[in-house]
Amino acid sequence: IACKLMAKQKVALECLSYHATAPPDQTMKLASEPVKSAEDYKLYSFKFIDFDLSEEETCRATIRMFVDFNLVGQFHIPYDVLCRWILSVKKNYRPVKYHNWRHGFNVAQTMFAMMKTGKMERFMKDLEILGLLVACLCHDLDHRGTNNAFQLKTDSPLAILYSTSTMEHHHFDQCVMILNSEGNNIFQALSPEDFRYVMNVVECAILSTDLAMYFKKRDKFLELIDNGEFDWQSDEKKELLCGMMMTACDVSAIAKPWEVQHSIAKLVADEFFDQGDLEKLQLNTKPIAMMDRERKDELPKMQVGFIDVICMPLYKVLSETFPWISPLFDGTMENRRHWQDLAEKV
Ligand code: 5BB
Ligand code: ZN
Repeated sequence: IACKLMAKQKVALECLSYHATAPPDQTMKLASEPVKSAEDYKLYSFKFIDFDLSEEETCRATIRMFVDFNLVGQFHIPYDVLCRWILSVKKNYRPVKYHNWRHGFNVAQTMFAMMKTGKMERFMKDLEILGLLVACLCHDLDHRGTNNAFQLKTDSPLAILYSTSTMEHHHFDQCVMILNSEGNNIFQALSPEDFRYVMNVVECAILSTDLAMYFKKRDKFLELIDNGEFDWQSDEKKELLCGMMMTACDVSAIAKPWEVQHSIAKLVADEFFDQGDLEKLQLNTKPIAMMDRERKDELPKMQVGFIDVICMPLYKVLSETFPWISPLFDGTMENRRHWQDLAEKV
């Protein structure tokens, strides 16, 4: 317990120096400018790309998602609080190569497209939609570009605090911290019951973005499908479905048009290589293939593995159950061809 307390203080100290909520002028500016339509931002498309959007436009597109789910009206979210909260969330992502604000934003957009274009909205309560959208935007908050294994190996205070799903617990903590900051509580008008319900959705959804959780959930999910289960209303099943949806959104870069997938894979690889360099330097150990710069030729082969083991089975079972999300499956298979071609050239 003493160690955990000390770890907690260390994490809190680190966060104090880093965390800040959005400044008033930036919030006012965002709140006073018009927001384009979801069509204008191409938010309905599974081929959505953020590359051409400015930082500010990513915030406005985020506002559009809240408005078009009717969350602002339904849950009486004050407009300035929503703007401040979005800016604060953006601010609490670090400028790492892949796990930055743009990733959180893209994951939220895929959730929007799955709900609308994928017609999954009908299986969800509005509180669940609110929770999932918040979870997507917050699910990698304060990511340092290093994974759970790295936290353990380096005895980071975070790993002492949380021995499993280390980073995911931290992302959720950061999410709560922002909501608790002055003028940032988008849940302020909710009844105590609704507040507890939505916070539980957010927590489960963020924790389910740990890859280790995904494998457990996928087996249970497959079991339900095999038993011909199509009623998703019980708490346990809903939680399972939400978890699968979070992973589907989290890895959805794999389903983007080839040029986009290719450049995002480079960002992912660069972040992994940076961790590999840190391991060589700080731990004096040889990194695994995925993080070893000297083995970057193996990237296409690894992407094929990633698709076969994680992405393809996920999108297959989801699109068999929810056919309107099949563009995610088709895009993934298309990219598999490209990566396979490249793998054979080496
Ligand atoms: C992933 C799990 N890891 C413990 C061992 C390696 N694998 S992997 O073989 O599936 C793999 C995945 C290997 C290399 C990879 O990227 C090289 C650039 C990837 C990979 N991971 N490729 C991607 O395009 C993306 Br996006 C990712 C992101 C994975 C982040 C974790 C996702 C958790 C979802 C439950
Ligand atoms: Zn993520």
